[in-house]
Amino acid sequence: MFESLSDRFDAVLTRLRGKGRLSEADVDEALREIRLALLSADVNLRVVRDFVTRVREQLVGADLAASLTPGQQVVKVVHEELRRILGGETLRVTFAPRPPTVVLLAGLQGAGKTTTAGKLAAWFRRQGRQPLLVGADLQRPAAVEQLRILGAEAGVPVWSEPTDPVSVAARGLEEARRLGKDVLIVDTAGRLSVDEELMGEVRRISEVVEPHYTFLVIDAMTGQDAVATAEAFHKALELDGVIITKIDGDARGGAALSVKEVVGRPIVFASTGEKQADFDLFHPDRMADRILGMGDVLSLIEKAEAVVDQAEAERAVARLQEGSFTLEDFLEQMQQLKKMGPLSGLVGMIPGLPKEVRNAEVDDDAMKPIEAIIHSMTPEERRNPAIINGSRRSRIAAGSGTTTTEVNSLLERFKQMQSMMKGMANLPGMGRRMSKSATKAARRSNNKKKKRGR
Ligand SMILES: Nc1nc2c(ncn2[C@@H]2O[C@H](COP(=O)(O)OP(=O)(O)OP(=O)(O)O)[C@@H](O)[C@H]2O)c(=O)[nH]1
Ligand SMILES: [Mg+2]
Repeated sequence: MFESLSDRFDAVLTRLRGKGRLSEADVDEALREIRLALLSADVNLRVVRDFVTRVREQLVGADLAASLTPGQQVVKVVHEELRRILGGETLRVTFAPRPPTVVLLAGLQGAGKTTTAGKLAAWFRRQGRQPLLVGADLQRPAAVEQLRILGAEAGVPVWSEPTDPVSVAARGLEEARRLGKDVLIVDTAGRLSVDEELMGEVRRISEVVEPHYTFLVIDAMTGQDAVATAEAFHKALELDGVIITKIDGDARGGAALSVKEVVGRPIVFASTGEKQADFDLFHPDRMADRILGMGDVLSLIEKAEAVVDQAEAERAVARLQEGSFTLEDFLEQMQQLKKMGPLSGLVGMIPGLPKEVRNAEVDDDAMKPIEAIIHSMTPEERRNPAIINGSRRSRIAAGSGTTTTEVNSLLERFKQMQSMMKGMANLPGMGRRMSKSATKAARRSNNKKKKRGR
């Protein structure tokens, strides 16, 4: 189901996944491809337009989640939007205080109403309910017989009589009350297209049974026609929701992805095959997972859980305390800065630091020249800043577009930081406590890495 859409999304997102940062052109290109993917999945034009607009707004305005790469960010936003257009939350079916809870099924010919009536009956049975099926389709001679077979399979009685659909429905309701049934499921006749006669009949049935739930059964494989049908029925009947059938045969997904947005009513149940077990409540989140491919979404959750890589930060603290913290580490920390929050967070984890130091503000803009300076150093210089003499200083300043004074000041501050760390590690009692927690942190972080690598 939804294979072609899934494949196209996969192609778009695979291309983005590896990227460290997304240019505006990358975003435009991705949105263009997402738009095409949705259009070729036969999603309603307006729904596609809204979808793309909303994704763009979130990617552009965004304060992007710290723990995600830009590619993952796109996956996250697209996932959320898919979930939203699929209806957001799964609908909870509640039961009438005065039984029976009446469910009326309507729809076009061949949409799957009768099969669905049987599946629904079996579903309610699984919820511990006692349903009664009513065959109010007297159009097709075999319709009631078909329902009886399905009812028997579900272990649910079927009531009907050869009078007319409206009185069958009314009498069926009385029967349910008499038998103490708590759910009544009414199967109705379908026609080839929406017409006055069909609408008139369902409306009259609806008036006599006063359903708690009026569900329209639509065939996913008919795409946008199913959505148009749903609009027409909703005008005449006030639908509570839609039951979508045959999504096992629907590679595109257009009806499922459009109906909620266009009609304003959610998909409540979905049918994924001919057997009674192939039927369940519709879960927008799981469907979105499926469309995007589980792998992506799982890794997304994993990432989101690791919002700030605590272990990474703790490891850096450990190295600070050992005195083995180099300018390279400093640079790495800085690159992780946006991910980790301010450097003050890192400093804040060190036990025993004075408040003034702990609360030191770290300003993003102030970081840029520092980053440039470290980038202009050789690896050797980053590991051992002591070798940076006058001529190296000028070269670094020129390479980073800064001045030798700025280079000096960075080196000076780095030296102070190192000696402060060393000094703290040597305070009585402090060193041991700190290095112990540092070792623990390092171990935790290594374990985590191993787990992830698996
Ligand atoms: N593959 C698949 N087939 C389904 C599904 N739901 C229903 N069908 C098949 O679709 C056909 C029509 O189903 P019915 O339940 O008879 O449809 P209906 O809406 O009651 O049709 P009328 O009573 O003639 O209006 C049957 O062959 C069903 O087996 C589904 O989810 N997947
Ligand atoms: Mg039928």
